[in-house]
Amino acid sequence: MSDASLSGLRPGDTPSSSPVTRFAALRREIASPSLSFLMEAHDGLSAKIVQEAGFRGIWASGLTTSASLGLRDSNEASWTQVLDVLEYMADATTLPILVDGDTGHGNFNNVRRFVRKLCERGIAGVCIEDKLFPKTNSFIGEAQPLADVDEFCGRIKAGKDSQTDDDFTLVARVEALISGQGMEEALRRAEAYHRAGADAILIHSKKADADEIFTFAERWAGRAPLVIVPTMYYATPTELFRQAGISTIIWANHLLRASITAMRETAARIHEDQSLVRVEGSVATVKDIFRLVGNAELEEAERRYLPARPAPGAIVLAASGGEMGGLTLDQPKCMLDIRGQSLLQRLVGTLRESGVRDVTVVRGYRKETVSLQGIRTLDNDRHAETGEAWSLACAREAIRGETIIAYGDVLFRRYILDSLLTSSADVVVAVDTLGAQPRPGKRDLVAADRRFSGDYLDDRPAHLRLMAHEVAPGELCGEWMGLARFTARGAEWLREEIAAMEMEGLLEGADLPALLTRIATKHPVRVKYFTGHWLDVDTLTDLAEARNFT
Ligand code: SPV
Ligand code: MG
Repeated sequence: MSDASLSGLRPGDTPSSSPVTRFAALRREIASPSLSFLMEAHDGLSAKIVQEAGFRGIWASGLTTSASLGLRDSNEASWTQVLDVLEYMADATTLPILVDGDTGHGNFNNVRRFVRKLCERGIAGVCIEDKLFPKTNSFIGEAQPLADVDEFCGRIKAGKDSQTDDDFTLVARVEALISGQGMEEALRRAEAYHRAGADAILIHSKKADADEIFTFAERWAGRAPLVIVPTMYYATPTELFRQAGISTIIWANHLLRASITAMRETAARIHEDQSLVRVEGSVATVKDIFRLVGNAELEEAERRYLPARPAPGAIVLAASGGEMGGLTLDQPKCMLDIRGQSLLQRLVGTLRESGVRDVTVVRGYRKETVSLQGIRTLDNDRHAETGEAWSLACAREAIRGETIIAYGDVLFRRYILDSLLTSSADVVVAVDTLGAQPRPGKRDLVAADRRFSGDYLDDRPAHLRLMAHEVAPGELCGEWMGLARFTARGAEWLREEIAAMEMEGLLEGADLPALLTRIATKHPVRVKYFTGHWLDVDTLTDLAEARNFT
């Protein structure tokens, strides 16, 4: 049975009239005197988009459902395959769905079974058309044969007798105008279908103007709700349909048509360019996909149902000032604004999305400006004369259990962090293969025992040999992104190495590459290769790029 849903409520509805089922919601839309709209969808995702746009009901189009499967609108998809698509759509939304039931997939007996199954899956209504199985789309050819009126009335009665929810809606579609049989035949058929028990009449037309729709509506005189599909007479102002007393307009195929245009353009561009650069800004983000399909809910459920594993912590090194002129006069780099959020806020946001909750930020330069809700701060008050290793040592107590270490001026796509978090290595550093081509500035360059093979599926591990600002060209494998992950064991090695460097008097002046290189001489430090999808902010150009980094 359907979910109870509030989706059919109008703003004026009283709470006592809720909750309504999807069946009742569709019935209300179609039976209400005001004009309603159903928007086409053909799968779970498009159904979600219909709901997101604010529509109150869905038209599960036969044309677009079959086309999205690569099939013709000629009953090539079996009715059970249609039912499966409908189930995805119903699961994806709370909206009521009116399904295009074509001819009912056979005679009265097929309609009975179809309607029972629709009710079981919470599909609020069906529209059946007075043609013969297998059907042909109304916009193909002329004078398609129509069903015998009495036989079609039998299909309608069988459908209504089989509904298992009183509010299920059966719409009878009159094809007489489409097949050139004239207005009188259309009215005769509509009247017969109404008497047979149809809840509404869909009067279809393929003319470019709506004259015959208006004539029909006038002569029909509101005997039952009228539904129309203005695909061909699209230029007619909607207000005229309202004035003509039309109950429901179906926008029948426009999401599929829009997606065909978008997919075609995108495919052509990628094919031509052999690159994604030109399309990246014009396609939905991967994040948007995650949002649409409800990944946030899954994460919450995982917290509720999966055995808790200690969440990783993170230490963000943000003690140095950065040399970006006036921009870093009063604040460190990590507080620079990147489209309404500080760099730090964005970095912490990415950490949180990957389940890293406990974030410690080591402040130094203009420390009073470094604040963010939910983070812990520790201070390196000697930031002017010490290096990164010293800053990290200030957060020594936070190097416990699984730990992420990140520079405070980097942004990276979440998958990079996720990939480190799922690594089996005790210490793993994210290395950009592009760093193998020298860029200006002070970079954390990497030499490893194996170069990136060019194949991301090649999971043979590479290990750090040396990380430094200078690496012999023949040895250079990439650039460290300023992001590393340590397991509890790796964190122990890190603490031990900090202590050893302190004993040797080397800690104050050391940077993280020196620290990591020392660990690598004693323990395996895995190198995980990536290509792009991150940036650090050292220059105004970097800052501009960061503002485009979503
Ligand atoms: C559909 O959307 O599949 C319809 C409407 O039946 S039409 O294509 O106009 O016939
Ligand atoms: Mg159809």
